[in-house]
Amino acid sequence: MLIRTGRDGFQHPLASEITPRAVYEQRRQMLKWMAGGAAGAALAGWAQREAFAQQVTHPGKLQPIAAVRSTVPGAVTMEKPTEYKDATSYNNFYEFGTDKADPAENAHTLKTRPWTVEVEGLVKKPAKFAIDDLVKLAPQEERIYRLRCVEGWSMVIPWVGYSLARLIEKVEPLGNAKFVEFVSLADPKTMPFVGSRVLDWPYTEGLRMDEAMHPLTLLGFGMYGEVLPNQNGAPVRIVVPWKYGFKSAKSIVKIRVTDRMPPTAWNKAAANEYGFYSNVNPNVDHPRWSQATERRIGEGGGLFAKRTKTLMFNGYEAQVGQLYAGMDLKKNF
Ligand SMILES: Nc1nc2c(c(=O)[nH]1)N[C@H]1C(S)=C(S)[C@@H](COP(=O)(O)O)O[C@H]1N2
Ligand SMILES: [Mo]
Repeated sequence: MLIRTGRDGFQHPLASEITPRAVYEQRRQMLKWMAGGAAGAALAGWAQREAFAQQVTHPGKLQPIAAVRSTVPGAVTMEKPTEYKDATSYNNFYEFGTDKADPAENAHTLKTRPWTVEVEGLVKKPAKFAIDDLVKLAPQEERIYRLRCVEGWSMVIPWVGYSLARLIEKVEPLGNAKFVEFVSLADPKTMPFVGSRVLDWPYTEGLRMDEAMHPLTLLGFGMYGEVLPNQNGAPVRIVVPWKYGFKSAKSIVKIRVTDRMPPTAWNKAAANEYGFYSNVNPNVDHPRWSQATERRIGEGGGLFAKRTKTLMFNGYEAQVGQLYAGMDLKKNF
């Protein structure tokens, strides 16, 4: 079991690694701390966070990946995480098929070792990282993010990864760097649908430089305390929690720093439906789907689907709203 000391001086056992003994130790620590007179608002926040994090169970299916709880503002939502079985059986990963059940069924063919990620373009130090070196580039953190698909469903996933900024800083972007492009693997031998014409392969996505450097933008290697299942984008993916799910490219092999807004797979397929920004916005509807409400996966579907209000920037407005100050979000959808 891994125990590290958090910023607040507490021993933070990871959600995924909590044993009855760890829970006991943690309570004892908390009582000691309260006796010391340090309780109050901070305690309420801490206890609430821990209580929610403890709902995350280690599925025990894949290799565990050690992580510390993230201290990035907004990185741990208080909402109950989606069940692992739901988060791994209802997926969009068109390289493996267009049905929600296809990725779970077909992605076992994906070979995640050896794997390299090339970082190139407008950088001083372009580099090619072997996946096992990339994993170790910065401390792995657990972050519980909401992920909202433009189709109207959402999940809450405890990711494991670190801020993409840590990698970008390493390669030293040049002064004229303005955007970052992500390229997913497109291997017809292991991905049965890259021969299809639904999208122009490889799947590509992109962010403005300030979005890519925002601490909430995650380079993800795991979820639920384990390495990523193939259908969720193993061995490494992007997770941008305030944007629609399709911005979070899976199984990436290349990161390119550029001076131009990069073309993106969904924008090329239907520019009137998928803009470059694609910030979650309940006030701007997609031509075919209202964005006002959403259905949480695993909480019943069909006629009895409970729908909740979609939040501006998916609930991350306090953290990212400033990035879009003065921008017309209807035009820049
Ligand atoms: N390479 C690639 N990345 C992708 C997709 C895809 O089809 N191919 N689908 C996107 C969409 S539409 C969503 S909603 C999320 C889903 O991520 P999840 O399956 O981990 O929930 O992945 C995104 N990343
Ligand atoms: Mo999506």
